Amino acid sequence: MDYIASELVEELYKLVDSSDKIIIHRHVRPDPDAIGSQLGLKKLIQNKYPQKTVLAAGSTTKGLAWLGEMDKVSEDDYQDALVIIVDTANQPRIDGKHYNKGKSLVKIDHHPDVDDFGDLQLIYPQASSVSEIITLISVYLSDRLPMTNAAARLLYAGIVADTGRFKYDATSLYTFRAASFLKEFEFDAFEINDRFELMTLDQAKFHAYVYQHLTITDDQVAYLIITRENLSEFNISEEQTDSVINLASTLEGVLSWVTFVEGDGANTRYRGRLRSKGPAINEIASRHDGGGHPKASGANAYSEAELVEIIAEMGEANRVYLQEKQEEQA
Ligand SMILES: [Mn+2]
Repeated sequence: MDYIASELVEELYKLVDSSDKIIIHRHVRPDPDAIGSQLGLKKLIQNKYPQKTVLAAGSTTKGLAWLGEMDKVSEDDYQDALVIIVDTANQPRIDGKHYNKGKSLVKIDHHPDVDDFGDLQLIYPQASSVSEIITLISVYLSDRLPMTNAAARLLYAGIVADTGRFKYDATSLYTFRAASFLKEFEFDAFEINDRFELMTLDQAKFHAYVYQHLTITDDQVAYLIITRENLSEFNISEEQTDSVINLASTLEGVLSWVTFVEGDGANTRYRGRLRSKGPAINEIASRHDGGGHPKASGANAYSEAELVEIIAEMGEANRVYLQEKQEEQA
């Protein structure tokens, strides 16, 4: 048996079964797991209940439109609607405004539980992705919410992306079980992987720039600051910088890494993406207007001084981590 708590899934099933209208939200700046779990769940419900109205809320992201498009959702749609939020730990990160105007609110997530919202909460921090959770829910509910080819494609994409192709720490036996279950359905897994790898020549040149300009501190933190000027020079969007955040992960002598992207507003702001293969970094992120997973978080620096602070705090976390590891071995 997997980690899906059956009472919670039964409650979710009852809510879905008894609602004529269901609106699904996910986080802003969506990644493939956000879109995959949102649209995957939508397809599953639509397949089982063709008469129900199922809407995906939020703005369409150009780079991920190949996975699927969002629906037009207005405030009136929320009347008597069941609202489900996927892959979003805290309410400010929800894409779409009226999510709390439905008859009930459900949260399905794999981030650490930092913001207590929703009448029903299915939170599994041990899951690699919400796409994995939705897959296991379908497995558990069986004929009550059966898998389809279209949903399998979306959920597979979410799992592949959130695990870095089954590579990250959160990849568990349940991840492989979910993926193997999805592979029984008809969709082009090669196409999905290929899409994730594909980049423009400008992006490839930008990768080269990243390697040439990142700094590794004595405390094993790799960092890089990407300016607005860099973005226009390499003709890349802020969204496309996602492809460089893990470049430092394979470098020797790097335990944690952070990429800052300069904001385009009038005030100084750098959006930082923090990653680690050593100490947890989500507490550092939450001290700097962010949060996330222990090994992958987002934060904001509102001055160059704060940016330096974040790098220093990551260095300190690395020192403590290495010290503790040494004592364990002694
Ligand atoms: Mn996710």
